[in-house]
Amino acid sequence: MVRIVLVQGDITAEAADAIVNAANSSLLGGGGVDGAIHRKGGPEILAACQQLRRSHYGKGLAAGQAVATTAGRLAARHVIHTVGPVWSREEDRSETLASCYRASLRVADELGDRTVAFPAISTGIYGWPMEDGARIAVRTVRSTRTEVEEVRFVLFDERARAAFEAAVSELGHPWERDHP
Ligand code: AR6
Repeated sequence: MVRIVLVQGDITAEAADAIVNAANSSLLGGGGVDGAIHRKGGPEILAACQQLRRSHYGKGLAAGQAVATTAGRLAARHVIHTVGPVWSREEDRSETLASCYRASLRVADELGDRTVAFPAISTGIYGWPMEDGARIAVRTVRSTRTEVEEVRFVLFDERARAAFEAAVSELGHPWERDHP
């Protein structure tokens, strides 16, 4: 069973085998987590993303998919870029959000990464309600078959941390809190 650790803080300060980026389809950077990862990780990550755009991902990365690059100067072996869905009132895109977590774990398995740090995908600029985003994240991680041993949810603020704590408690999954 995967170990779930909840951390409040900045994901670019994490040490893990893989750090997941809440990217956009262009893979060429943006705000939020994406901006922070490229700033702190340095130009090597963008160069790797540009290379992906020139090769397998000419049209970019679709929502719900994931792909890895170097982690540059971050304390990780890889950055796994995934594209969350934009929140919609009219359309239920939960399956696409779940797919981000599943696809990222699959990529981590392919690379042999055993500890993976996730942000709360889609809950920032893409507008997903935090409580629901937390529930989907936790439910998906615990129901995905993976060799990953530890998933660290790195939550930016108190509200996000509380939402994830509620989600893990609700699902009865054992979890730990990592104090910064
Ligand atoms: N560490 C951890 N969590 C963070 C950090 C950080 N450094 N910065 C923000 N968060 P977002 P999205 C939280 O907007 O909603 C970008 O422009 C934030 O509070 O980073 O998937 C991309 O290029 C929120 O809870 O990602 C896309 O265009 C969560 O991380 C778009 O934003 C996700 O917020 C993706 O939007």
